[in-house]
Amino acid sequence: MDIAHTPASPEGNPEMADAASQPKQPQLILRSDYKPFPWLLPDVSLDFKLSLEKTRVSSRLEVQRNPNAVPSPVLELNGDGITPLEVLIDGEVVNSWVLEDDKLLISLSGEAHAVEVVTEINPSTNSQLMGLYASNGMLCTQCEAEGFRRITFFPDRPDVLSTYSVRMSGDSVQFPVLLANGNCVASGRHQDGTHWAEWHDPWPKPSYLFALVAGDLVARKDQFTTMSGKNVELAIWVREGDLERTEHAMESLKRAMKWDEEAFGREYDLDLFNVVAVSDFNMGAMENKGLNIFNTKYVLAEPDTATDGDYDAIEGVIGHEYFHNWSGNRITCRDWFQLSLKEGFTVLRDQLFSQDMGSAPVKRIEDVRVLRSIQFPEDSGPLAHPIRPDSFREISNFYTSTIYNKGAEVIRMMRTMAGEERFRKGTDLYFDRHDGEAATCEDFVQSIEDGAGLDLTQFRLWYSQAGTPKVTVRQEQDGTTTRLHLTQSVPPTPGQMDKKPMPIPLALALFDRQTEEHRGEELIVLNEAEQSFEFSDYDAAPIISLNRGFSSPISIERNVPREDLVFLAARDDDPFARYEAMQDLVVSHLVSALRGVLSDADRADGQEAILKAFSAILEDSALDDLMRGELLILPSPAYLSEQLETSNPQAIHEERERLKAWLGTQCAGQFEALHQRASGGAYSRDAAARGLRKLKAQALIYLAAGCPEKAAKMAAAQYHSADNMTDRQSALIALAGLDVPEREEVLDAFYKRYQGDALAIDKWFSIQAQSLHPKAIEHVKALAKHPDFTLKNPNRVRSLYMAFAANPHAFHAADGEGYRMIADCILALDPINPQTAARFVPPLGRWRRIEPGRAALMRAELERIADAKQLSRDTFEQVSRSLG
Ligand code: 0A1
Ligand code: ZN
Repeated sequence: MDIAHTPASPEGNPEMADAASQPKQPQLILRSDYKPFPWLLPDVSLDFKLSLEKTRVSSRLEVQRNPNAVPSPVLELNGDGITPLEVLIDGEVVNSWVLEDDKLLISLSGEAHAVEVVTEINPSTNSQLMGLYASNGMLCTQCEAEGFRRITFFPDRPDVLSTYSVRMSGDSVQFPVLLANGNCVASGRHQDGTHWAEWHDPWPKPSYLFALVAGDLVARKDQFTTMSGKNVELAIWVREGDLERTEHAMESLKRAMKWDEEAFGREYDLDLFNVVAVSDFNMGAMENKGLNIFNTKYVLAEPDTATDGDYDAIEGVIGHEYFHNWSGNRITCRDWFQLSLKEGFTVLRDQLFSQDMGSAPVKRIEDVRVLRSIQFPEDSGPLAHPIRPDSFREISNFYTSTIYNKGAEVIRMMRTMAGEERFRKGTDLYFDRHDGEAATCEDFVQSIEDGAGLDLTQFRLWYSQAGTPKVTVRQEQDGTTTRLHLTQSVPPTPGQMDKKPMPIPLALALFDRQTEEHRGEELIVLNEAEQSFEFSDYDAAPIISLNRGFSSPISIERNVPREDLVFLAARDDDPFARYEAMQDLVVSHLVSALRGVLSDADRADGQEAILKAFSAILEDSALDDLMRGELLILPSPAYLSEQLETSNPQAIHEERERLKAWLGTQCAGQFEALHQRASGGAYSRDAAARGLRKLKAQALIYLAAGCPEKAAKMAAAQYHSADNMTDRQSALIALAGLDVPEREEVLDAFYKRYQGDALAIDKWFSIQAQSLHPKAIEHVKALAKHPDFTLKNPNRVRSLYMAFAANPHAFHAADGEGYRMIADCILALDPINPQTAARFVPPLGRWRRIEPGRAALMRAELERIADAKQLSRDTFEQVSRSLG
């Protein structure tokens, strides 16, 4: 190919520099189009002259023809908003390049060349927070998925693996700490007050794992000795005042390193492991090789500022990023369609880690709750996609609960079918077979199949079919034989109208009515559209506990008599099944009420059954308090709305609140006693103390609904006497929803106490935005004008608007005001941070499942967004799929 030189000014083409001016119909990228890159880039050297406003990047790429690809005379490098200042081939400045649609095309004649490109970027104006950007005076990077191309021209795809040598220099006062991947191999000072450092990462990696940090940071340092006796230096880097808040993250990191050796045989492979906390970050954290970059939210904790939930989340995310070192970094993804290869597997690994570190049943219940309230709605809406998608326009939109959480469930099912030991053989084989490669989901399944000795032929459908399978159950008693007649169907999803039956592993136990015991848990696999299973020697129809431990990510339709659910809620020995029975009891009651098929007598019966189960839970002395607290949580509004073809979210909210208030009144004495029992002990992070804090929170939730005045007094007292954030937050949540004088007083006290502490103030915003208060919309409007509010910080935007979009009674206000506010937020945020803006589209995209009046209003807002000029690729894709 003959390429003419197109002159490009160093300032760049404004069309390109601005993501807001992406074309209206961005290209659809297909999984089936995958082709290996024609060139190999074994070694990459990068030189950064750092400054907040103008950073000069010189790259040197050693390129060779890829013998396993279709040859090309052109080296095609991705760029985004950058222009080449200079291009050199084998040391000579050349003109044989062209800039075409953000791509730098360089003609190469030989088999191997050294290609050098110089670019200049402005980190301080990078509000997208992708590539190299400034945060609080420091410089940091975010390259996954396609941020590296905003730093320099590169084949920015996960299957091009290179070793990186990085040199950086900058002002030694502004940037006393200079970090990159791997090990620091040299450093020094220049006479002009600047200093420099050189880093080398010996492990070949894709560009999305590149990282660099320069700033005024301090570290908590520690060490870890690996299973083969190697010493690893650990450091968690934060701003000076935050050092005391890093202990929990460091302890979690050491536990994660040990756990991965024991549970998966994985040892760390560098001499150094750095974690850096930044306050401006689009996601939770990032697994860059040897240099993880974290949202401060998932690093910083002390009892005064972090809740028990925050502590758990930090442990989970620290584990998650660390585990990526093997599931993601040593073995990475061939292309972004394989994202679940690293994410689904790593989520499963972090879930199992957290299960082992704390209460396994409680963790399992929490994970299922997330799946049901976020992933199930995704799977039944316009954005549904398989865990291995077939196409996308903007990969950032595919960091979804489906890829992460359903991806983890799919691998968990393989583990359930294989059993722990055989599953481990499968993962050992996977790590062995594909170490150092960019692999596919198919490679993973094949390894599990070979290593664990499973036939996963039909199981592979879980990777290609979207939608939550629905299983119906009919139980029949024929003499002493019990038959379970099961059917399965996978609902149609966009682009996939007809589905095939998939293997659904169901753990079950049959309780004998007489003895109230079962004969052991069994695993059956439903793999046909209709199938019957027989169980013999039951004199009377047993009570069946099904999908124990949530062995499959499905929804189940069956008619279980209320008394049987009450029995299971009180007696099932599988804690998850016990929780499930409680949920089923409440769901069936609320759904009947919402369908309008509940007579007064039925309502009274339903409430009494729930009350009976509730009292059993409140009084069961064998239950630990963490689990007791868990069992008291009512099904989420999102999960409830999943049970209805279309729904009125405000009606769901009201019906749920009505039940809460009824339970609050009926059990007022018990809740008060519980709150009393749980109060007064000294703060500790052990399970017993956390259980008590959880109970206090639940007691306040129910009392606030049933006896608001009493609850307000209790909550205010709890707030003022609290010595930790968990108790302060639960008190504030209860008060924020009430129209009582204590509300303002405690909100003000919280603000004054934490002013200037970004993470705590995020809580202050989100508690108000998610409150049950009838004027929540007005509060959110006022908060958007608060001096502490900014669209530039993703944590702050989410704390106000994500919380608001998850507040059913306010977001779904009948006049459409809530929808308008979210649409306005998307339009204002899109030019600043398109990735974060696009994440606000799904709440509006649910319109097909909402009653017609509100649905029309939601659709109108989506259309208003779609009509906006210069929409980003991110938001465009989400809006057009949602309107679809
Ligand atoms: N791989 C990270 C998630 C992540 C993805 C994209 C990002 O860019 C803004 C940041 C982080 C993880 O799974 O933790
Ligand atoms: Zn991840």
